[in-house]
Amino acid sequence: MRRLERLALAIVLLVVVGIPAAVLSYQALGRGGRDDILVVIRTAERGGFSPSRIVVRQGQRVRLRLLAEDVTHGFQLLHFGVDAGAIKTGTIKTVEFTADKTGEFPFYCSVRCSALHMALMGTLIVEP
Ligand SMILES: [Cu+2]
Repeated sequence: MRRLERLALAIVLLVVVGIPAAVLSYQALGRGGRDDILVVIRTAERGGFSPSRIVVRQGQRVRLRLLAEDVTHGFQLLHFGVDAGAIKTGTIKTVEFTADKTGEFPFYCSVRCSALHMALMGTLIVEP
């Protein structure tokens, strides 16, 4: 009886832990995996987004590490529901999304950071 219980427990653990772990590792391996991309944000006067063109593949899980280098900035990529809010000077915020559609999509700063705030933008390119 105790042996049976232990066997049942092992099966339950295998299902509860094993299946999510298998799914997660499959997702990480599949379709190019996940990319960590560091995006440095400066005012448009100081060069703007770096890189200002980000190229990924459709289906890719993308993680952007957003560093507001000089002043407080924001980051919006609204086609993918991404809005980092305010990123304080010298700090990093991380956002994640799945590039589930192809095309070119603008991203913007969402915090009034300088006289050229409106010019602070970049492009996400999702290739098939
Ligand atoms: Cu701005």
